[in-house]
Amino acid sequence: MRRIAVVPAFNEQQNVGRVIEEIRAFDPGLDIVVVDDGSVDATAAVARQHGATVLRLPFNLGIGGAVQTGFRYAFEHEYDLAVRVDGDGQHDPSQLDRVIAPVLAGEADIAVGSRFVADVEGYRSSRSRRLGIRLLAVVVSRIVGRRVTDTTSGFQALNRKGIALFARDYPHDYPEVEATVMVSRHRLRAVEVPVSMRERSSGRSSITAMRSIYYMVKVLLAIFVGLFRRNVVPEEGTS
Ligand SMILES: Nc1nc2c(ncn2[C@@H]2O[C@H](COP(=O)(O)OP(=O)(O)O)[C@@H](O)[C@H]2O)c(=O)[nH]1
Ligand SMILES: [Mg+2]
Repeated sequence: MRRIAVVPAFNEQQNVGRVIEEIRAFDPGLDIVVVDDGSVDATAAVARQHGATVLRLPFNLGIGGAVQTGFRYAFEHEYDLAVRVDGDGQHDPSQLDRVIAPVLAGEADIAVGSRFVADVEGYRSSRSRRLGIRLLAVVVSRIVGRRVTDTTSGFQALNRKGIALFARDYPHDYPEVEATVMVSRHRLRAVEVPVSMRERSSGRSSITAMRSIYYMVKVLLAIFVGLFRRNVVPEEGTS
């Protein structure tokens, strides 16, 4: 089975090397592609030194664009299983087995690591953001008809079907929330599994308190508008 880790990274020269080593320690057979999202630091060079394949975007596309690029690579290179691990070190690769398990067992097309599904220790995000995550969780759970607790988690594993979907279409800005709705509308089977996350060891998230409010309104709007989309499933051969 061909398997790959997709690592989006924007100015993560301090973190990306360790992330790569940790992924390798988890599973040496996992190929690693780092998507350098137009970084202005040495992210690409560091990733290459650590033996990862590096895709360098010519300019900054944002998380959604970086992630979609990685899945596109995984699709085109015919991988059967892909995991996403963020380049900032917040996702702990030693917990990848939990995220991969439901997909390997054929129980889900996509499994997402959640900080809130069980009472796990570890980093649970800032207060304002937690509030946003909760509110979005209520809305998203209603729409998709199953309980979703961690609407902004990017720690996930996908089978070929999931890879194909994310390669074709992936939302922007605060993409994980909309992606959850998208997955459901395409009738892919999704589950959450409990994980703990770590705090960023350096650099900072793009999402500050003010921005999380802004994003929340924007994402809610995007979700509601998305509900009226007729052509949910992109046709074969269109892009
Ligand atoms: N902030 C930010 N992160 C990006 C971008 N492109 C790719 N990334 C990577 O996407 C991952 C998630 O970003 P982050 O800001 O940590 O989001 P958060 O963990 O949800 O707060 C990190 O590994 C980033 O390096 C971008 O344009 N902005
Ligand atoms: Mg992060």
